[in-house]
Amino acid sequence: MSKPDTQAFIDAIRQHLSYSLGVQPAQASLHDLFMAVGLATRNLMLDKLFLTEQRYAEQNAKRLCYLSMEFLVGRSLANNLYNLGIYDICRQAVQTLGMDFDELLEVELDAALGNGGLGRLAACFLDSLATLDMPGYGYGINYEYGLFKQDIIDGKQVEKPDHWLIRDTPWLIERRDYACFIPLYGRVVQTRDRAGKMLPTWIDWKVLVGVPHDMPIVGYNGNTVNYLRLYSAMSSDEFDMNLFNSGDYIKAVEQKISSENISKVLYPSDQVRVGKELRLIQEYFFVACAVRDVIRIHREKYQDLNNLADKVAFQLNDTHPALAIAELMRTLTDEYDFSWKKAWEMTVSMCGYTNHTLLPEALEKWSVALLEHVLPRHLQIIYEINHRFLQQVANQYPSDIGRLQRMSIIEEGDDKQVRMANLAIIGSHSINGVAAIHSELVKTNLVPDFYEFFPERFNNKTNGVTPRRWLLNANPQLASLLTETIGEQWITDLSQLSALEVVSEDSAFQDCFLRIKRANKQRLATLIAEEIRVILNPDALFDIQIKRLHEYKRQLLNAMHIIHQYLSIVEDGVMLPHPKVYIFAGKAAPGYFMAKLIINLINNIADIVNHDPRVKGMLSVIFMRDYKVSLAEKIIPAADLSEQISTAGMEASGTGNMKFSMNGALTIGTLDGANVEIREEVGAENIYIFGLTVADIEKMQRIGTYKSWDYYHHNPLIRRVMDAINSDRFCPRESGLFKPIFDAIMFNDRYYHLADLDAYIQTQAQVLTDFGSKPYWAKKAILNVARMGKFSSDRTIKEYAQAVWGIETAKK
Ligand code: 26V
Repeated sequence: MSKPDTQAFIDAIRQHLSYSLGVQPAQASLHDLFMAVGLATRNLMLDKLFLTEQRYAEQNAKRLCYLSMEFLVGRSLANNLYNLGIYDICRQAVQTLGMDFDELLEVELDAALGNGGLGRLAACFLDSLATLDMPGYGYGINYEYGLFKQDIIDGKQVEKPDHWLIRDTPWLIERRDYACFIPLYGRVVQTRDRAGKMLPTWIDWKVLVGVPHDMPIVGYNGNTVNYLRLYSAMSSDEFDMNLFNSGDYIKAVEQKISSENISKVLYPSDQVRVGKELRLIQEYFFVACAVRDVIRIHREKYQDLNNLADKVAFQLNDTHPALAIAELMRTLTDEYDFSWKKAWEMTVSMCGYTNHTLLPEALEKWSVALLEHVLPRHLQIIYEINHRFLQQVANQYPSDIGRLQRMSIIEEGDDKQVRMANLAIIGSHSINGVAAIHSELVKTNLVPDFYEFFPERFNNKTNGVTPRRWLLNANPQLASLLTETIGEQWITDLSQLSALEVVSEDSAFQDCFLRIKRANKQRLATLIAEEIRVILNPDALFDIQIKRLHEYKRQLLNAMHIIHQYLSIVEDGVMLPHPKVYIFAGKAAPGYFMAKLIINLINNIADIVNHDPRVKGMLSVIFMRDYKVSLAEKIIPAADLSEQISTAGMEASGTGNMKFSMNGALTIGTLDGANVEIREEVGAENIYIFGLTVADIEKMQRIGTYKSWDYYHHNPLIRRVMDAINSDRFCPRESGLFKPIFDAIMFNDRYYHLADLDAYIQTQAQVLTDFGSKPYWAKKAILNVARMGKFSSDRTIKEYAQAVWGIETAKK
């Protein structure tokens, strides 16, 4: 079926209501209708998927497998409709059926199969791969529970489960025909083959079954449809039969349940290690499924595996899938009889590793004892990889014990650990960071020994975001203005936005641009009025920080500035030149005490500020609950100012920063992550950069000069803010509530809050002054949009494809 007309689409919806869902159209609920529309849309995608597969097969295309524990897809309906080019047709069809299309879109639950940046990046990459007509597939876990839902009760975060699969989704297609067996536990014995060669044999394992569920991914223009293959863990009836037969029925059922727990829930903490057996099994489970899937597909086409490395590339999204390296080695040597040397050559040439964080608490390590228990054969293989590698190092650096210790995959000690980053680096031909500054820090600070040893492996791939979801879809009015002004090429070639440069000072264009921004702010204000019962002035400056709650992201710095501003109005009689609205949203990991306390602080500040008649109409503070992709799509187009204020050197890249700029917000930020490159692109005059640099911080660390108390004693404004936090001013009903925040800042601030606070306050003041001159501000905002070309994930994917994966566009 090619592009349907409205009537054909109406017919398809009716058919699905009646015969796929079994409901009479007159009785259909909104969710029924959503399902029917989704299924009608899916059919169009499946036709294209079959054609895409055929095309790849004819061209013997090399394929990329993007291995990721997380894919933060969000909603799919509107996105799929846009990419298929049938958004308006569908809207009409739905309205003809007497339903409100916007309401229908709101029925879809977000697929929240990720925590934050790393998972959302994976979703943007899949969109770009399909749009570029490249054979690239996602492999991950079909979590039954996505990232928890966040409620706010008495200012505090409360988590609720996100049982998203409880409702039907049109986007996942179960493929029992491609299910595979995954062994776990057991032990390794040495046997001999007929020729007398020693064969390590893994025996007495238990087995999981991995059942793939495919989510079709359609590229813009609908030419290519790839898929995201997500695995559910099931128990194996065959295996359980032994237990059933031996009469232990309850034990057999118990084992079934524990198998099915493997894909039950997404771990909700990012940036901290968990070290739990369940997490380790999750990591192994999905890469083992992916390796089997790739080998099955390859053998169907080419019979043997000799050219596997010419036809498949694996990208490891952080170290979470690093066991793929050991699994590939095990499969090639133990199961397909390749020599170690040949298998290793193939493995290294197939794998690439992306690092997404420098924070030491996020670097994965697994206890040797746990690995030995769960994956005894893989542990042996890791030891063998390590042994051979350290021999090479020792050859090059004789008797440099320190270097050997640092580079070893095994960290010695009472509880020996396997360092997953070392495994990933040794087993990959490419190692990249996600922004220029971050990639440099990977080389110089994180793993300098490895950089010295394998300089050619290290490279940078600055992140990007898909303009389809984050501009076309999220901000349709701005998208239309862009298309009217410069044509629609920007949708697939974002560098075309530079054609806007010439209208950045054109007053008619500025008016249109500002009118759209105001409409977006009005829409967000309406949503906030409904949800939080706070009325906002759409002409105020909307200053927005939305992202995971983490100390290094410094939502607290933002809160300190708000307290300062509030106190300067109510105590010093200062008047702001323009009214200001602060908007926050973000989840804290459930076990992260300080992050949750910061949420509590922001909510309490909001409560007090929003009820204080002295700042009425001048200052408002909003914390929106349950941040997720679909909420980001509503907030970002309404921003005037984007907060990207992490401690320099700590935010690997950031991608929210790109989404905001693309939608005409200016950035206030530190020289961290991709902010550095955003400044290069938009020009220093169109971004508000403040604060310590990485070099400043390194210096302060070396000589130990950051002393919070100095700032406290020498700057009365800072002291006033800190004292307010320490007092009960923002917690009148819970005395002492925020004392731990005061103590963390004053006694052990790893994030340099007070060292940057004064510069931040000054820069915020400059922002407010500049906002007063509409043409001046509009020009800057338009130039931000015009100069965002680099930050399309299409650019990022082309770089990976060319330099790391060796895959190509496979057009008709
Ligand atoms: C680590 C862990 C540790 C075990 C528990 C679960 C879990 C989940 C995620 C992570 C790694 C998080 C790293 C991360 O999200 N990094 C972000 O990656 C973005 C995309 O490259 C980047 O823009 C952000 O700056 C970076 O913080």
